[in-house]
Amino acid sequence: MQLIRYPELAEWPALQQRAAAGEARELEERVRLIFEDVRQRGDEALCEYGARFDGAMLTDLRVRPEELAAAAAQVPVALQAAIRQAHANLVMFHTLQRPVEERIETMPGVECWRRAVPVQRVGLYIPGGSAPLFSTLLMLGVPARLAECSEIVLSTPPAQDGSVNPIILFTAQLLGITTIVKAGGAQAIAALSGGTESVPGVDKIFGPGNRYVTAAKQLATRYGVAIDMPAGPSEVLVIADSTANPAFVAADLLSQAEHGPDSQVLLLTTSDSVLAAVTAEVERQLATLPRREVAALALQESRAILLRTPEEMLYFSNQYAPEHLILAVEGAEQYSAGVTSAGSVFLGHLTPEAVGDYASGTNHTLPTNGYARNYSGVSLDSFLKKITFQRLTTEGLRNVGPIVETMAEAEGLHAHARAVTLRLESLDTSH
Ligand code: HSO
Ligand code: ZN
Repeated sequence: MQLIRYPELAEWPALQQRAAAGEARELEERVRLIFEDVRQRGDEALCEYGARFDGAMLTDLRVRPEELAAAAAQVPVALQAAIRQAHANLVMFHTLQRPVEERIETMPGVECWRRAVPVQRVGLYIPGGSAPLFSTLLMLGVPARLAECSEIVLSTPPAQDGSVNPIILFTAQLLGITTIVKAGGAQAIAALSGGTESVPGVDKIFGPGNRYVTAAKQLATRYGVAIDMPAGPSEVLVIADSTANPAFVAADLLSQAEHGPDSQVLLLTTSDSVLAAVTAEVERQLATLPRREVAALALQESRAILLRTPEEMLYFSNQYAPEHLILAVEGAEQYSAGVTSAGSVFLGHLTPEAVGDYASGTNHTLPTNGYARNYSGVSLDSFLKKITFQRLTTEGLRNVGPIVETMAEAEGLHAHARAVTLRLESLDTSH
């Protein structure tokens, strides 16, 4: 980690900088070619890319019901129980997010209401790779089911033998997701965006992925498909005062660092001794991690920063807008009132980010790369659209009609005015 003591205000923007993504052009062009190929040639192209990128020779791009049924037997019972409990907690927290349909009469006889309707067809993308994140499937599947989306398509890359990770399949089964496609990368996103012979096209695509997946999701938006949010490498910012436990803080920093070499990890503290103890702890714990090489790369770009006051730390954090914010401070609840930009906040010394990543009930699909300034994490809302409705009675038309006539005339839109006038006149002649 880089140690920075009492930086000048002018140095802050550089310290809040995320690593640049680098050579985007070439990558975008490669993704575009794959994307368009899949949209044109469908399954045939998907199978070819599956062979090329995943090394899997697929005869069937969909998981068969027997494969799905056989998955649970390959998942240890303790893990099954853990996943069930995490699922239950997520269901509880996300059920609370159900919007209530409210009606109001804005004027007598003018009734307006708004109804939440599910996004009909959604695609959930779960990457494979070094750590297949079945937890992310839970995070996306739970709100998708609660929203009652009519079609939920899961896409995940196959292993070389053409199989899909059994824990992912078990989780899908628990969620009641049966449409499962064996495809990864940009080609999977292309298939979801337009549909192929065996992949249903969807209206919105969710889920994390590498730069190819991210670029493909961006392309999908050009075809009228929505995406959950702009993605970037995962991040954590820890604010620690002198009461913080250095071992806990180090473990939290490392849990983000082990996600990937491009993970962003920041520590802010007002205590020089905490700063020293945490950085020593990080080195010590790092040595024992199976993913220490990944974490070590992430730590190279990570910073531990000594600031003067709690207010300064909060100000820095709000400017950075971290995906995850851990408040390892005394009086965390009161302190948290000052948080204006963060994806998800973890309060006190006993609340590691890891609980939110897996099982507390909150969603772990969160805005990265500073988007916490203007985006929320995934929630039930992400799977709902709101449609507004209105209805006028005679009285309502008499009340609001003349107002609309006046405004429409002033905008020079006479057909608008007439749409009201004709109706008002019809009232006069019929009564
Ligand atoms: N911290 C990750 C989520 C995750 N952690 C999945 C473990 N598994 C991004 O928010
Ligand atoms: Zn994590």
